Amino acid sequence: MTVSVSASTRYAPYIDGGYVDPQTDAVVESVNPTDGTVLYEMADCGEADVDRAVTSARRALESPEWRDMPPAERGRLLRRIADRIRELDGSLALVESRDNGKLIRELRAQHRALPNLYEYFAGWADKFHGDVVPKPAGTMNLLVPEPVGVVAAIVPWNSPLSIASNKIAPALAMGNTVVVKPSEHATAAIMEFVAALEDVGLPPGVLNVVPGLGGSAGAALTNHPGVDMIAFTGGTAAGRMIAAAAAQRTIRCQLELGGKSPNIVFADADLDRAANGIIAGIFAAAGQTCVAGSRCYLQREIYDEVLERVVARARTIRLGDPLDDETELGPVAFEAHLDRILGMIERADAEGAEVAAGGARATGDGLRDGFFVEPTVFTGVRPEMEIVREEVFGPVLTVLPFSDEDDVVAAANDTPYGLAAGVWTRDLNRAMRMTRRLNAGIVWVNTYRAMAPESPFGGFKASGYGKEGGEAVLHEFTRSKSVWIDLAEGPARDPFVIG
Ligand code: TXE
Repeated sequence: MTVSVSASTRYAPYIDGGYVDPQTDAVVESVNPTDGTVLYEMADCGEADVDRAVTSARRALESPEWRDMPPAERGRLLRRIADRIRELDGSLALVESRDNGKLIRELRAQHRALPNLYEYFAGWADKFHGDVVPKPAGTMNLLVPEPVGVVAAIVPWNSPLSIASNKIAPALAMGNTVVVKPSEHATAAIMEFVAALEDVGLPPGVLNVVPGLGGSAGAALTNHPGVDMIAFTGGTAAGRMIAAAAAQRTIRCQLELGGKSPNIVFADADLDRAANGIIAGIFAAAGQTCVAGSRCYLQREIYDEVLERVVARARTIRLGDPLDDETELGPVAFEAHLDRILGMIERADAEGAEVAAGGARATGDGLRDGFFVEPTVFTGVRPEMEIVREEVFGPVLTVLPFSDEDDVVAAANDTPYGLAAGVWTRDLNRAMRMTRRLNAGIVWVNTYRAMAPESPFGGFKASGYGKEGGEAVLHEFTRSKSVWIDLAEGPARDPFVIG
């Protein structure tokens, strides 16, 4: 099973089990970041299309076909989705790589792991149960989990299908219905994915997609009164607006936002592994991951040695076509993002940071028309500089020295964000002290970017709230109803006394 996307493709909204004619003439182009050419177009859905999608999702939510489907059958449906992803045999990885510039070899691995995610949540569909609160005989108090309702899943461009699936799989496993709003910069893989599910048996309206801009499709979905919950992954700025809109209607909101994660190397660490962990932490996916280890702290005794290794490797990273298996660093996802990154590099220069590697747009052979940034390492930075404080979301690392644990804990926690942190040491006690003291939702020790469907994932502070993955996310996508039953017999109770 393969899919193909061309410049003549124009994605329409996917509603009620199929593509429908959009209620708008507005279109958005998606550009290939490797060469700047237009890949395809999509409808820029507005209020009318979003209303149709939410209405369809609500109808499906309340339909006996979905509402009364045995949980085990929902699990079987998710397993069929997993099978379908396997049948697609990596072709969506190709679509995604052309769309956002992420390396095909990383996306192949990511998409190979996707069926496991659906199978993991398929298993939960008939195993996540309620509870019975202990009460004296004659009274029962049941805690019954229910789906939250219609979930708006608003997703970004850096790993579109994986991030959307982190929301779709648990939401469906728990009996919700979903309207996805993909990023305008990388929509194709999600559109092709839902179209490929046409015959897996999902009732119409259970999974819908409205393509378009954040300000049109995104805002219309966020503000639609028929949406019961928003699950969002993206930047902190958009996340705050979405949380404010959710607060206006007192609906549930789950936010997976940006980060400025510290990657800390102590002198006793395995320095080869640590240097690789620093490189992978910031240059994988061209730094466009929420968990990018963008602030590297090196203990003074090994500062020069590790910096030298990191800089030497940064200078030899192979830039090029993300579809080439030899390429190590592809372009960043779109032109405005390139300009934003270059602006941050310029301001770091102006503030007096020293460039140890890179520091400019890459314009070598085959790169000129694409949105490539040289792997960049800044030293001589101060904690108050923008480049140390703000998320770049690009291949830009700042390196800072530290003396001891107290010193580095204070520096590492001195950020509005709290998504992830890396610690490299052979001292187990120190590692455990650091995991307690670092104010981050995920702490990696002697590794970086380890993730799995069964492991909860999510940040603290400005990095958002709510968890994805593991049993934890099932609580996000269900609401617990407390049911009291009085089984007492005999004389009726005094109506003025609560019992
Ligand atoms: O993301 P946005 P952008 C960070 C990263 C990046 C910055 C901005 O620092 O430089 O965010 O990136 C939709 N109502 N991350 O502008 O705007 C939008 O259409 C409703 C971190 O690309 O957050 C898209 O579908 N929806 C990150 C999604 O939100 C709105 C991943 C994300 O877009 C909206 C990406 C609105 N008002 C960027 N405005 C991570 N956590 O991994 C935008 N959207």
